Amino acid sequence: MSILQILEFPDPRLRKIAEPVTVFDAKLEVLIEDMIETMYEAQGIGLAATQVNVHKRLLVIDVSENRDSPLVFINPDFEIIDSELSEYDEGCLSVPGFYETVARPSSVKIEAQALNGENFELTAEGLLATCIQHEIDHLNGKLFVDYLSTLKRQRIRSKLEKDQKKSA
Ligand code: QAP
Ligand code: CO
Repeated sequence: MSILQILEFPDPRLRKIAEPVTVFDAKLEVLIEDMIETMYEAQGIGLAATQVNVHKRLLVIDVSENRDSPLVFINPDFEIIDSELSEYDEGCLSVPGFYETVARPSSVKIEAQALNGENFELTAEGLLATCIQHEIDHLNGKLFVDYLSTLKRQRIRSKLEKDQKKSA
């Protein structure tokens, strides 16, 4: 297994629209294992393929206390079940060090495929509902900072650009 490199805002590759997964093979399995390992190593609760520069529609999430219940969503789609909004302090492995409050529909029904290609459905609320919407946004080239004011986004952008120059 390997730890993958995570792209950081404002990298333009984070803006690409991911393509559907059509081939369910051993290579996909390795990618998913690497994404799960990368998420745990980075202390994240969710990671979309876009963030590791793979522009395919898949993501991994683990919101469990013990960090031992990874969920895999391939070609995910969602429908709003409860449009009442829930607010969470969101962060992102691609926006290290920044957390801001974002409001999203509090409950969603997700339709996705598993690693074996089978369809499944899941109704989510709470942190899981927020996290899935955040990760699906990545597959559409969208980041949580897009929900903030321009001023906040620009501040985050310039701080991260500075950090990236230092470490480059
Ligand atoms: C999305 O984000 C999320 O800045 C997943 O220094 C987060 O796993 C959805 C992380 C919160 C809803 C609520 C961020 C780790 C992890 C950082 C993450 C950091 C280290 C973010
Ligand atoms: Co993110």
